[in-house]
Amino acid sequence: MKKLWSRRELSKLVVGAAAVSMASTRSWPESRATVSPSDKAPFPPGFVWGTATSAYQVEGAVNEDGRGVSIWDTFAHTAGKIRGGATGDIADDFYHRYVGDIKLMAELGVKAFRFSIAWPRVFPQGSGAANPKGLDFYKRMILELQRHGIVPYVTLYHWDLPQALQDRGGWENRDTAYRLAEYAGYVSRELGAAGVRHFFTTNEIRSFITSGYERGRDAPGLNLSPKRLAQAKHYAVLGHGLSVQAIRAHSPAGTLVGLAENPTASTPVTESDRDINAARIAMREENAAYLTVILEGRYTPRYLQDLGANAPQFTDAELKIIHSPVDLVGLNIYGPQYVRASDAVAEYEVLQQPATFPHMQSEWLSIGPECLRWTPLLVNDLWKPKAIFITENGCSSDDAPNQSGEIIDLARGMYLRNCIAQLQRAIAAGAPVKGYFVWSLLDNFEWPSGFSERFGIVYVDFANLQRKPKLSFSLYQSIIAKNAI
Ligand code: GCO
Repeated sequence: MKKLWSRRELSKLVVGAAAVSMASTRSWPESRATVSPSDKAPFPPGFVWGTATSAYQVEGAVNEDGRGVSIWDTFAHTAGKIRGGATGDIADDFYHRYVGDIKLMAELGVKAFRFSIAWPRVFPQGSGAANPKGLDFYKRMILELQRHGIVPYVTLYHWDLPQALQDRGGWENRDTAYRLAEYAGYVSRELGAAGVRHFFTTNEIRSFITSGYERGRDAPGLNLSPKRLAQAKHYAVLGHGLSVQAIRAHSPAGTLVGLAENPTASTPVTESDRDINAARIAMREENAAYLTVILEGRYTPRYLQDLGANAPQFTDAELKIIHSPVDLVGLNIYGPQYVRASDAVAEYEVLQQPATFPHMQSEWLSIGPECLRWTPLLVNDLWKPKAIFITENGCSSDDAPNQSGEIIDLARGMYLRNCIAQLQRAIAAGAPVKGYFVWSLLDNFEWPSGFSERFGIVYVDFANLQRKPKLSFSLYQSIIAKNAI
């Protein structure tokens, strides 16, 4: 209930507050201050703070400079697929506004920007003749980043498969893996010459296969049978491995290659050794078709056994390609998957979250910042990667400007602070995490949710495409400036 104060009461309150604040400045010796500059958890020197976006989510300009059609153009233009009938036709118009957006990044103080190349800009038909104008955009953009001392981290495939390749079966066709590698080799040679030294082959194989080919909620909107699905997963990881090899063959010495994957973020439900061990096993098994086969070069016996007759067809030679050594393991981490040891179930049990479990605006984005601690630790335990990057972490909230035009996104501030604090613990405990990219710089096209879920630390008014940093922008800026939380 709203309490109404009388004018007298109010003036007493105001005078009281002034008195308290005067007293505190006078009688609060600095030695007694509870918040001192040394009371912070530092990140290692040179830690890479960055932001991330992807092509279809921000660029717009879908018909410019010879760009071809991607599966996301087709899907977004299919009635009923995207909330509010939204499309990426304009999105944030980053294609034309990147100079201003890079200026914002410079103000933020980030040292790195992770973005993706739109495959259909470079090869409008997926393969065959390249369209040099498509890559020119990225060259201009990279130059602008370099002018500001911001290091480009390039993702080659963030879901926008050329429609021409989908027409030939997409990820169900083994040939798509070879077309990805061809494109990766070409881009890494061209952008290597422009100074790019960091490449991620793919973004979230797990998501684009399960959401696009199993559940049909993402492009290309399919609901494959388990057998066809397992085979498509196999061709996608093969595409990653072939691309690693192609990038190594075409890029300058010193180029670092990896992928950005979103493993189910196994998190022990208690701190007991048994549950921690169960979470470690779960990390390996639940991600058997993706990170595990990539980092170990084999499918786990349990994965193949569970699939039975639906297991993918593969050869030892393919496994070797899939297992091509990587320099970077990118982890996109949002929410936890709680795991425990259980006598009833072999090895581990994944716990269902109750409907009331707290989540951010997106229903899938449950709040468990400790996954930023456990995922890097368990990935390190299992596979000892040379370098881990948190290639995405962030959250949605229903942001809107207040009366004075500010966007006070307290929920995002809460989320980021807690996640970054947990990540700091992972690093202090020895996980080789070299960088962190907040998702996302800008509010953008959130796949089937259209523009209804805002993930940016910069607000975008989709009526006029004006940008405005949110409160979380200042929070992130202060963390970067101190290199500590
Ligand atoms: C993904 C993609 C991003 C999303 C982000 C929020 O994970 O789906 O990498 O493109 O926008 O994760 O859902």
